[in-house]
Amino acid sequence: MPRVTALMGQRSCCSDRLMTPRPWLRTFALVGALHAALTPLHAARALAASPLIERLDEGRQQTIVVYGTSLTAGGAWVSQVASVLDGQYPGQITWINSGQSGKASNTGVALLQSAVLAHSPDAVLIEFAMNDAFTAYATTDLDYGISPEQSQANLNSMIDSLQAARPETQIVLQTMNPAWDAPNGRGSATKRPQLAAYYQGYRDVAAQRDLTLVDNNLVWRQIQDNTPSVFETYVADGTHPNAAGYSAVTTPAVLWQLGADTGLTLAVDLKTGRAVLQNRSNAAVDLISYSIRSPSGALQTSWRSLADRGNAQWAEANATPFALSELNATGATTLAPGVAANLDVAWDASRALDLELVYQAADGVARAGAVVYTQLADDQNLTGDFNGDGVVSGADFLQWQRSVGAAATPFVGADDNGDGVVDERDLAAWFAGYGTPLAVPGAALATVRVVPEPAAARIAVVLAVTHFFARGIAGRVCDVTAGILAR
Ligand SMILES: [Ca+2]
Ligand SMILES: [Ca+2]
Ligand SMILES: [Ca+2]
Repeated sequence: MPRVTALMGQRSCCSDRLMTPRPWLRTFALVGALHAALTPLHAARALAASPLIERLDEGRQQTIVVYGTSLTAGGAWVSQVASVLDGQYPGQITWINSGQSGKASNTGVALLQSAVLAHSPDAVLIEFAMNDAFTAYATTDLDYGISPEQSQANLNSMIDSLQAARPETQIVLQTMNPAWDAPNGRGSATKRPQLAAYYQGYRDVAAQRDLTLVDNNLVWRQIQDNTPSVFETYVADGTHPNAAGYSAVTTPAVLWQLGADTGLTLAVDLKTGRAVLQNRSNAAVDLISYSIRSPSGALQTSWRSLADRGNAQWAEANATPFALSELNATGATTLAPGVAANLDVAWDASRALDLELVYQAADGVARAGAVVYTQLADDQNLTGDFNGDGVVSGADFLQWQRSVGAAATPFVGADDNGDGVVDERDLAAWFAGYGTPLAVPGAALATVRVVPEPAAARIAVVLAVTHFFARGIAGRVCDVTAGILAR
């Protein structure tokens, strides 16, 4: 939460200004001024589809060229991704596999016209880093001696040519798996001593040119670190993942980054183990249960369930490291398209990447959901970030205040717990997300919870929060208010 940290750093500069007589009144005025100054905000939680998916949704024909090494030419991820997208858009996609086994990006540049541009692609997926890093080409080979710098230059050259010829083409860059010296792998890792640097080049180019990046390498490396035997089974020859490996890593990652329909999807952060349950389809999901499973027992039973946050319809089953389950006992909770429920830390990021998602929609049929390991942005789906701007601040309290007592789309705006109404239970999420001062307003929250009537509750909460601000914690909203406050 870098931005929150930055705001905390400013706390001492302006908290003095709030330590004036009658801080309640002053804070009331402050809240009112903010209320008037802010335009209505909406949670920006739905992820946009990529241009490719948008065009497919419009019913247009699309040609997809996959370009790279043997990891593309013989990679099962290509047929796996094609199977999903062809199922959703039958007859709309022409697939061209222009993978070049044993070749690197000098060849990629040389063959770009015939292997890629000649097909008039609408989307191109590129990976050459694995062989750019290969140091054992014959000196006479076109691909001999490609440095990390040359690898980036070649990648940029291919992108330049693609963008010049077809500005609408979506370009997707991929990092792939690490190599290792498998028993019969002919020293794949030893012959690629700088492979990580070549993958970093792909990340850098994607960032510089604002291109979609599928960073498979992060996932592969974590599998290699956490469960070496699993990695070595997936990549048995030291270089080429098998179909099971691609199914676990690359296929979900490509679909996720494209913004394809993967139905109800559990996105898990590789670093923190935070999990987000998101409806990645174009239809609402009426959820009546979900179960996250880990055959190896890598789950965190302290995950933040819907029941934990005061959604009275939901009840946890007995949580274990092997299964986290919840059931809506009295109805369904609707997840609109794109809407996500933040489950906080549900997985031990040092353990196996073996999570499975099973859920029931309103028809009661158990379905498998998708699981993707990724880097969730630190500011994405934060607890208490009701307006979706990536910071938990006083503005979120105001968002809550504006909508308290009102019906809400579950998990959108200030409805943290997805029960379809904004009330004091959701405010608790704001306090939780706001950080350290939970001990201070504890009594205030308790006061709020015993007030049954909505209007009274609203007033009591405002008073409680105002008091909370006045205790000197309001420093973190000072930057918001600085332009409004008269001295
Ligand atoms: Ca719990
Ligand atoms: Ca916010
Ligand atoms: Ca709620």
